[in-house]
Amino acid sequence: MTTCLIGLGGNLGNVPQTIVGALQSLSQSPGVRVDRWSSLYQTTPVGSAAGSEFTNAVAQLETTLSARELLSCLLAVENQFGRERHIEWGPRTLDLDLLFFGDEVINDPPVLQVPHSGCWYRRFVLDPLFELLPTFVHPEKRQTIAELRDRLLVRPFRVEILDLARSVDPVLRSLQTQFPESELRAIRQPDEISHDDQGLFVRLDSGPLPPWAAPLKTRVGWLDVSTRMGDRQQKLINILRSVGL
Ligand code: PH2
Ligand code: MG
Ligand code: MG
Repeated sequence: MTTCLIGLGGNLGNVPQTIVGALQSLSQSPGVRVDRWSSLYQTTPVGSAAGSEFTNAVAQLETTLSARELLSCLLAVENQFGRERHIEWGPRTLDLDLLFFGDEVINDPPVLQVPHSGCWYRRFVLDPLFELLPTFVHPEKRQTIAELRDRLLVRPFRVEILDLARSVDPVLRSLQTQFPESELRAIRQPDEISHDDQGLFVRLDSGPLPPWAAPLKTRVGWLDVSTRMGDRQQKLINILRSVGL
């Protein structure tokens, strides 16, 4: 048996009813037992095409299935509740994400990545997780849910952006006024890196990482969105909204 955590969310139709139905449906799936679930949270949509406010929750499952089998089970339940995939990160009736599969680390993108890549800095995941299992340890970040969430509550919230192309300044100026509780900084050389591990270090642009920046990868707050869709401004907005700013 493996203990798993899944995220549930949606912003189309009667989402609370959908979430309850999805949990029922999961508990009737062979090899899956639904043990506990969080309350429902109303959350700000993250993503330019995400649509209206979301309802989010998390649930704890016990399963005899493999991670891949559980994933197909989650997809089947999404389909059962009318999930349609037209736009990436678009509005949806039901999204079921595999957040943790025991303490396993599985890197098989784009099919399966566990722990879920965004679960450690998204308040719409961490807030319900904190309610359910505050002491659960993230196997890669090696911090508890409570610690991961706490680090996002600091204000001003520092975000350091690797800007090797030296072109992010205009974006940061406009976002700084839009997100007054953040402290946005561009990092271009080693002596600009802060020595503590507060806030987030964001890598926006792909290309070779200079040797002096490589140690940043081991920080809890290292976030590489260089391969993710969207323009740089939108990627940063998504991150700041995820954090709850
Ligand atoms: N899921 C997304 C995109 N944006 N925003 C909120 N608040 N909650 C979500 O679950 C969510 C989102 C893509 O899966
Ligand atoms: Mg999702
Ligand atoms: Mg999903």
